Amino acid sequence: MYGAEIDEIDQKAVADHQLREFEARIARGEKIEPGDWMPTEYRRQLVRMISQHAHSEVVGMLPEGAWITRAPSLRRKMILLAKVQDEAGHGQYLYHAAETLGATREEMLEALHSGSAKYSNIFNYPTLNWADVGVIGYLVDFAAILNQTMLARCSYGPYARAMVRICAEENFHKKQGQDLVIRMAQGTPHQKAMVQDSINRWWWPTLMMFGPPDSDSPNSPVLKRWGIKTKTNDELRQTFINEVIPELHALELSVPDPDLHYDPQTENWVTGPINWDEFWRVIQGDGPCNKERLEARVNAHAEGYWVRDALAAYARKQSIDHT
Ligand code: BYC
Repeated sequence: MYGAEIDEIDQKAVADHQLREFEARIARGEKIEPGDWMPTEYRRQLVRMISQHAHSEVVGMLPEGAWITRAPSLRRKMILLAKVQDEAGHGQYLYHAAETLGATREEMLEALHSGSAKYSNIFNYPTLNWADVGVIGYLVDFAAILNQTMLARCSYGPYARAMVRICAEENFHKKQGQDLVIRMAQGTPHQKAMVQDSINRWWWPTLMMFGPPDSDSPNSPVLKRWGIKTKTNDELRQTFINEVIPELHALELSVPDPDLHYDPQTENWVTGPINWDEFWRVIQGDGPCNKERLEARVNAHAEGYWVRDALAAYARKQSIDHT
């Protein structure tokens, strides 16, 4: 055997050993930290997922933010302001978590602004009435909590830790949304009709938030293998449906699904078919509000230039003063 061949065999043995060690750590429930060895694909998957998650938080400020000036009372305005501000914070934690993997803020934002990055399908739908604020808080934040509670146990330390804090805040978001929905459902006939109309519009896009069916989810196998996802898209979606349907029925509210039924054998609420064509269209940029959402983010970034510039100048001054 020649030297080059021996080198190649040695390198493969080292790589196999590293991979075995890495997977053994995950199997023991240890967290993988930024400086640790990790497979290139593990890093790539995390950057993809965490950056998309960060973009979703930041774009997610827009549909609800549109109602801050139109909130029906000062109390509701304060609650909504705090919620939208929380989402900005979630975006910050998540961009930081992605940075620990070597992604830069500039390249992540460039991917968002150029339309090449994805963000949650749900934020490409319009908020048409005040009840939408309640329904987003209740249904959308609840869907997010189920997914994020799973991610709080994921194998990558910085992502898992960001999720713990985010989930705590999302629980408040869900409660304020549920409170609003309950009040409107028990309010005047007009208020009840508003909230029902809102559920009719948000129900299917919320079910799509969990991602495509398991049979059509290319990333799930590797994410499960390495402890990033511990539940599949369909499992989480079913948990959501089973929890939410009885709560909505208790409020005499319904979902827009003539095929919905309870299966006593599996103890699941079973929905009719989800329009996956719509989902793929929306996440590829052709939803009702994709263009508007991206324009808003691009403009905000451009208009915020002077703030970034001032902060950078301040940081430079501080470092000079301390030398
Ligand atoms: N929307 O192989 P799959 C919030 C893409 S914000 C758009 O199953 P994966 C809130 C997917 O990226 C919370 N795209 O993917 C904020 C993939 O495309 P690429 C947002 C989606 O990663 C403000 C392709 O479809 N939560 O709560 O295994 C106000 C195939 O899918 C979606 C997160 O971001 C979607 N819904 O599973 C209020 C959680 N689903 O990348 C509330 C973190 C799938 O291969 N993310 N795609 O080109 C995740 O947990 C996972 O990425 C997903 C998808 C479950 C979403």
